Amino acid sequence: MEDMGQPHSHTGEPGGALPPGQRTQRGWPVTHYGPVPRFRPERWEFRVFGATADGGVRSWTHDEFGALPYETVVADLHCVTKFSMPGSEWGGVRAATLLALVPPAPGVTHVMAWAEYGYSANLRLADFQDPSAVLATHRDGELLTAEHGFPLRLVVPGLYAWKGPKWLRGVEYMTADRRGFWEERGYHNIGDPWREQRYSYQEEPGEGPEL
Ligand SMILES: Nc1nc2c(c(=O)[nH]1)N[C@H]1C(S)=C(S)[C@@H](COP(=O)(O)O)O[C@H]1N2
Ligand SMILES: [Mo]
Repeated sequence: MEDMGQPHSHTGEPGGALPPGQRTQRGWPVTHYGPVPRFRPERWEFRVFGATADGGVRSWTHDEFGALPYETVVADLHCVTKFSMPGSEWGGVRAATLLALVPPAPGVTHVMAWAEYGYSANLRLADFQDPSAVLATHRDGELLTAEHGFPLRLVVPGLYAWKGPKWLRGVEYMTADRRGFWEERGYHNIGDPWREQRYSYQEEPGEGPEL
C-alpha cells in the first residue's frame, strides 16, 4: 500500500520489526567520527539560538539543564552502516519540551543540532518535535558514558542515528534547510530508515538543498 502523505517519520515499535536492510547487533557499539571530547562542566553550556520567537539566545549551564523535566522514551537506534540496537530506554529532556521552553519564530522549518568540534545534523522541525525525540542524558537508567555522548546526546528514533549528535551543545532554529556534517558528505538529507534513505544520491527533488 502506498504511504500517502505521512507528514514525518515514524519510529516503529520498540523491539518490533526492523527497518529494511538492518540487523541487530549484540552490545552497544561505539560509532563516531573524530575524538571523544573531554567534559569540562565549568565551560559547558547548552544553547538554543537562531530564529527564536523573541530573537534571543537561551543558554543553560550543566546544572540548569539537569533541572529540566526528565522523561523517558523506549526506542530502537538504527545506524546507517546497517546495525540496529533494539529497545533502549532513553532518558532526558524531550526535544518537544525544549521547543515549548524556547518557541521558534513562525518561519522555522528546520533545526541544526550542534555538537562539540562542529559536528552537526540538520532535521526537519517536525522530526525534532516528534514526542520520541530526546536530548538524552541516560540510557537504561544509567548516565551516558563519554564515548556514547556524555553529558548530552540527541536521540531521534525515527531517523538514522547520525541525525543524533553525541556531545550535543546546541540547537539552531532555521528558516531554511541547510546540510549538516554527514548530509554534506554523501548521506541523505532526511535519513528515514523506514524508507531506507541512506545516501544523498537517493534524494528526490525537494528532499534537500542543492549539493
Ligand atoms: N558528535 C557525533 N555524534 C554522532 C556521531 C559522530 O560522528 N559525532 N556519529 C553518529 C552515528 S553515525 C551513530 S550510529 C551514533 C552512534 O552512537 P553510539 O556510538 O552511542 O552507538 O552516533 C551518532 N552521533
Ligand atoms: Mo551511524
